[in-house]
Parts: sequence; structure tokens; C-alpha cells
Amino acid sequence: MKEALILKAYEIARERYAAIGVDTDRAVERLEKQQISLHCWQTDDVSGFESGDALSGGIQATGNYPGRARNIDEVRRDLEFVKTLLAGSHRINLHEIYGDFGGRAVDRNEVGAEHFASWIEWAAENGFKLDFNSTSFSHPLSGDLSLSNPDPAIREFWIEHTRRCRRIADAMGKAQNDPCIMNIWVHDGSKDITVRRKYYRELLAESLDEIISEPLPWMKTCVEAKLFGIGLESYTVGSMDFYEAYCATRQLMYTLDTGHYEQTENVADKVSSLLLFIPELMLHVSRPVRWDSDHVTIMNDQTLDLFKEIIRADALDRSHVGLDYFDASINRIGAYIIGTRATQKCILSALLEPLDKLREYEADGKGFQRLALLEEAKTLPFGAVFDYFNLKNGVPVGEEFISCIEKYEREVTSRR
Ligand code: RNT
Ligand code: ZN
Repeated sequence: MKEALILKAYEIARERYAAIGVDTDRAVERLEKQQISLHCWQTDDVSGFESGDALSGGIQATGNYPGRARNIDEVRRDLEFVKTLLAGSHRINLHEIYGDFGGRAVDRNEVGAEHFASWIEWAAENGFKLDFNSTSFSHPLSGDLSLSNPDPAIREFWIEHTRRCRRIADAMGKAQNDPCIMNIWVHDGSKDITVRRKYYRELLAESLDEIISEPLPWMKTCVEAKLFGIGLESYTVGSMDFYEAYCATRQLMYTLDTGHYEQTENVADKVSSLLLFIPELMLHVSRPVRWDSDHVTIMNDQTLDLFKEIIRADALDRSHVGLDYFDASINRIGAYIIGTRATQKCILSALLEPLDKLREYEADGKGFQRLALLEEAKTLPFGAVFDYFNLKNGVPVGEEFISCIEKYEREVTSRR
């Protein structure tokens, strides 16, 4: 009965969209192909499996909702469950601190592909591709400066770590026959006024140059800019200007985290400028609330606009979509599903934009008509297409996933 209703609603939606030149079947097919890189750190509040330091590096997970994954098996089990509630095939984004260290202390400058062999196996068994991140935070040598540290020994430690991580990413990419995207975000910055802004940036550029000089065919490196971290409010070495210029001159992928800009800034507007000069984008889709708070991604104007700009720039194939938030105050699995599905909604909504007609109006100088169609497009039966997408892929439609997560909570996470 419900299925029949969803199909009926979709038939109507298909006709409505067709009338303005939009092919809903094609949009659904494109969305099915769109992988989203699921950040493993939502399962455990960015703790990882080193038994050491508390979360540092200017980021913070707030909340203490019960059921956090405490070890590698629980993280994997949660991710396997997440998969059952999402249409499409997705990627898992690992941080170095999630290595399979078997209870041994493996320092960051000793890590190797062997510590990720079981992840590679698990990913293949479960139909996931892997992405990767070096980890500069939550370590005795993290301090305020890692790759830009004036102390050559500390700097060298982090260079070695990041080089090793690139090799791990390469091993992952080779095993999965698809390049692994490795993100480099370092927290480096200063709490108070610094009079050596240029010096640290020189050091960061030098360290990065050394790190990326090794050719590794099965991985792609991206670097992530940031506005500021907690406790590092006055200065960030890897600012947006720094990485924009760095990526343009090195032809490197740029990581655009939607939480990493001034709150009144239009992040979506950066897409078309960046993509003119840099090869690809890695997206960290997040939700800042007053600051880079990493709230769960929702279908809001910022996220909708981001994907509209990507589609309008014909750049979905040059953009890698990943999530980056960590909310410890609500059911963590629920947070995953809300954020991933919201991202899919935003992509779908962008794919359903009547672009041909809008561009025709614009070319003809028909400003009223363009604005009118943009407005009307907002209330077209978008939800019917999204429901159909989920039904077609055999995952819960609409709010059905709430009870699935409640059941998993009763049977699994509440017993932790
Ligand atoms: C921090 C960056 C970074 C991290 C993850 C854990 O501000 O957004 O991407 O969130 O690496
Ligand atoms: Zn990020």
C-alpha cells in the first residue's frame, strides 16, 4: 500500500519536473552513483584506538550520549548497520588513529599499511572504498604547531607521520582499485597574537612540499584550510588564502569544510572560483552553529547552495563528497543517517534544478522569469523523488529509519 503510494507520487512528480525540462529518472540514477565518504569518527567522538591523549588540536566533541563505539569491532559493526539504511554505495573515511594496532603502542612515526590490512579486508567484504587522514591532534607532540613547528625534530616527526600516511593511503587505493583520497588537516596555529605569521607558513609550505614529493599513483592528497581552532583563536597557519595559493601552484586538491569560514561568508560561492584554478575539491559537509561546532548536517540553505553551485559549475565529477561532524549529544548512528541523507537530499535538489530553462532566461535578460522559476522550483514535489530513490534502493523511506535506529539502540548500543 505504502509502496504503491510512493510510486504514484513519483509518477506525478516525474511529470511535473518533465514539464520544466528536468529528467527525474536521470537525477535519481546520478544520485545512486554518488559516493559519500562517511567519517568513521562520528561513531566514537574522534577518540580512535590509541590509548593515549584526550582530543586536542582545536576540535571538540560535546555531549555524552550513551553507546559510543569503544573499539574497532564496535566501530565496524556500527558502520555496517549504517550501510543498511543508506541508498547508494559509500566510502569510509578513516583517520590514522583508527589503525588496527592490536593493543600495542604504535607511535605516529611508526605506522604502516600493516596496521590497516584488516580495514582493507573489512572494506572489501562490506563493499566500501576507503579514504584516509593523517592525524596531527591528540598526541604528546601535537602542541600548537606540527608541520610548521620551528623545532626540526618535532617538524620531522610530523613529516614522517604524514609521509607514512600517504603510503598507507596508496596501499588502500591499490587494494580497492580506486584512488584513496588522503586529507591533510593540521591544527597549527596560535592562541594569541603572533609576530611570525609568515615564518610558520613558510615552514608549512616546505614540509608539505617534502611530503607530496613522493609519487604514489593510487592515492590523491588534499589539504584542508580552516579559520581557527579552540585555543588557537588568533592565527591559523593553514588559512584559506594559504591553501588556495598552495593548491593552485601545486595543482593539489582543496578540502572545503563548510564549517571553516566566517559565519556570514558564502561558502557556496567559493566553488566556481576554486575550480577554475585547482583540479578537484574534497568536501567536508558539516554544519557550523555560531562557530565550527560540527553539528549534524541538515538540509539547510548553505548545504543546498553548495551543491547547486557544484552542479551549476558542472563539477560533481570533480568533487568528492565527505561528511565531517561529530555530535556526541544524540544517538550517533542517527546522526550519521540524518547527515548522509540530508546531503543526498541537497545533491538531488541540485540535480533537479531546471538549469536549461533558467539559463535561457538569463541569456535573454529575462530577470523576472528567472527569479520566478527559481522560486517555483522550491515547491515542486521534490520529496516524492527522494522517497522513490530510497524505495528503489530498498532502504527505509521517510521517517521509517527512526524505528530501525531505535531497535539497534535497544539491542546493541545501549548495552555498551
Ligand atoms: C577540523 C577539520 C578536520 C577534522 C577531522 C577529524 O577542524 O575539520 O577535518 O574534523 O580530521
Ligand atoms: Zn573537516
